[in-house]
Amino acid sequence: MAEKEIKSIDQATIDMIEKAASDGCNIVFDRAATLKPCPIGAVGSCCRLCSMGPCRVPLPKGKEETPEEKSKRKGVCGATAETIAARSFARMIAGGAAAHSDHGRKVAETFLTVAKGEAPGYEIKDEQKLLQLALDLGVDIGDRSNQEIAINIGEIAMKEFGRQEGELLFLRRAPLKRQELWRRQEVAPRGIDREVVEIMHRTHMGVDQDYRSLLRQGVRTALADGWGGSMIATELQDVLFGTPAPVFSQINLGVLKEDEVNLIIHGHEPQLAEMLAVMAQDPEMIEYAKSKGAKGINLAGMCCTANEILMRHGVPIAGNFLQQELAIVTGALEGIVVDVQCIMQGLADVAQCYHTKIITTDPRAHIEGAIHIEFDERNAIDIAKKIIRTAIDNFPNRGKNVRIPQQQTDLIAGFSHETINYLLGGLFRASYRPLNDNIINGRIRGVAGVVGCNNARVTHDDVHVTMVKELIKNDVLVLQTGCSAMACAKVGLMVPEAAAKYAGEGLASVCEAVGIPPALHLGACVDNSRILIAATAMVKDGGLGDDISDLPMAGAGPEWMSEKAIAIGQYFVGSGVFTVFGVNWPTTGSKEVTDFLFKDFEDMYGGMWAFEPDPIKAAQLMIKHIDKKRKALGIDKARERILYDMAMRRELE
Ligand code: BF8
Ligand code: SF4
Repeated sequence: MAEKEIKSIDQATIDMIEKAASDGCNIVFDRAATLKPCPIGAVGSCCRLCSMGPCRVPLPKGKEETPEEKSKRKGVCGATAETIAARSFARMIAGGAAAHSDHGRKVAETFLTVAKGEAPGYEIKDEQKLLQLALDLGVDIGDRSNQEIAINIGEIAMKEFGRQEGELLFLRRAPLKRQELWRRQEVAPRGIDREVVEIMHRTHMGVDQDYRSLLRQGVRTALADGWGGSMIATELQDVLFGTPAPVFSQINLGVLKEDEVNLIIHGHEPQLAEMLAVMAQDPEMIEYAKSKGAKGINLAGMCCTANEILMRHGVPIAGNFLQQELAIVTGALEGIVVDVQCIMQGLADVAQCYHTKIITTDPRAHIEGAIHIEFDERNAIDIAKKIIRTAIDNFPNRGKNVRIPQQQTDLIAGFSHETINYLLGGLFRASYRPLNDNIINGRIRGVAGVVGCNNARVTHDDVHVTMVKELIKNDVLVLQTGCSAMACAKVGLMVPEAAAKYAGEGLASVCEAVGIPPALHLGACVDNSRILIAATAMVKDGGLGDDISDLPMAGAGPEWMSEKAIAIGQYFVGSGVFTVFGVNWPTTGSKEVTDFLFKDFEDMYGGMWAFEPDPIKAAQLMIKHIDKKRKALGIDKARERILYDMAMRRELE
């Protein structure tokens, strides 16, 4: 990987990197510069699964390997480079699926507690979605109360994690053809936990030692994430906290306020954040803040918890993954509350340079040097107040060394599947028809899901933004989640006006007619399940084939870093989506494994992986794939912008 010269394209980030340097404070960008990635581990050529190793089996540098050399390139136990790369890839999927799904499980637990009336302060917010979910899960509605229905749904959801046989219930939501393919390939997941455990078993020393078989279990486990754990998280969160609808807000470090108590909520799960969003507006809390000399309480988000409370409350976002330490560097942050995932331990060190208090809240995630105030949904109001009070009490400790960047950008978020359906079709005939029609007539070339993390090994935000600009310029409608959505929001791609400015003529005309941005914010990383649902809705609406793999659609994780990103990419691929990742590719240590994922998967799943760190080239790969699908559908001619009348269109279908 080429050494990157520019750390970020975001001015607020650059300013805070400079401030950290002048404050003598070590941050992620410094650590990335001094700590080089291990070239053997980076390509999946290191195995440390037993104490006869770690065994390193790197490809010889700069020359073709002879078959004899290759036959010697093995671990102590005889494991081949293929087995080693595939095991490590499968374990990444297991880690990612476990993280998303354990989030889903926690939400299901909270959901049940709320349904039983044991979590004061919470209530079921979206009754319509509750009933829809009941229908989907075969829960009897009759004249039962919402509470009874919700208890039933919560119990069914909990059982999906420990299911021992059969198939996950949400698989039924997929196009029929896809379900059949999953059964044929033997990748229809049973229980979520079971699939994750099975990867851990198979990848233990001396078990599954055929890369094809290992990668099949990888697909199965990833599907258990996308159509299981993540989907359960998204669906139950929507019922509990409300299904997102378009909401206006701001993003970047400029949302922090000079004269208020600044409190950031960082991590992934929305339960506590929801309560903090409410309690930060509590008059008693605001009075208390004033008693300490602040004008008020300013709550902002970071990473995916930010996406959750942005989508439902319009709470502004302070930044994405690589900005977490920088929020502290402003010197204006009284507290950063964290739950689970993507929380850098470096926060604790950076906080030493300033007055910020790190508050951990989840029994599964402790950080040395942090204050731990454990969250419990049964007592959420009091805990939220205690956390806010802790931040307020810290306000008088704010020093003089404060510099808040000016940058903050407007954005519109809240594009759930339901919202897209409604915006396109209206309340009474909500549907994806106008989207499909505009794809068929060529105004929209196709759809891309651009998602995932920031990565300190590439220029912060640059890869996301460059790719998305290239896609929308070429009339590809972009669906976004996670830190990728934040990167694009910061440069102004998530307001309707961006369509005229950046999108191709066809896409712009559709965006303007509907009043949407060319890049739509669908939420947090678990909400990638919304992209699966949106893709399925497109298939079901007709005219674009009968499986997700028929759609002119592609996915990308241009700045990925976490195991969760690999799990997401793998369930996109397993659902039939061509998916390209940037940064580096974790199996290049084995050509066979890489070819299997990049080529053979297409025949098996209709979707395959690709690796391309250059965002323009990666976007071109996606467009090429979209055009290939358009051609297969017989709608490639339409791109020449012929105005089709109904007769011609019928003929087309
Ligand atoms: O779950 S995009 S850096 S915050 S892992 Fe983490 Fe990656 Fe951000 Fe959201 Ni998703
Ligand atoms: Fe080495 Fe095999 Fe042990 Fe892995 S499992 S560390 S390859 S001996």
